[in-house]
Amino acid sequence: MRKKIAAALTALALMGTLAACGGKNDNAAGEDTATASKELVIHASNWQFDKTEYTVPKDTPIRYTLENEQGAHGIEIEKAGVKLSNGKKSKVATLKAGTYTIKCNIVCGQGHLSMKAKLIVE
Ligand SMILES: [Cu+2]
Repeated sequence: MRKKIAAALTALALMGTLAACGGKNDNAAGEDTATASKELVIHASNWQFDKTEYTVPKDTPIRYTLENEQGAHGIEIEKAGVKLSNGKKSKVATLKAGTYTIKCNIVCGQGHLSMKAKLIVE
């Protein structure tokens, strides 16, 4: 009996942890379920993103998705409210025109600080 209660408490604590990591629209896989008209998949490896520059249309809901090809990396798009790490896989955001900085937000090793790319919204 005691074991069951302990297991139930552990499960509850785990669910709480998972919920705290994701956004309100996230499914179990950490994907934002909000509707987007386009998707930008950013591939990360040690220690770079697959492109140095990404371009997306302005004022358009875009799904930003992180694919870790190698190592464990995250993404933060500065001033855009997009943070992907710790089980959060995608986020839908609508951005105004401008140039944003994409950077890794997990301390991932020797090349961490050079994991940066540009996001051009136009
Ligand atoms: Cu990093």
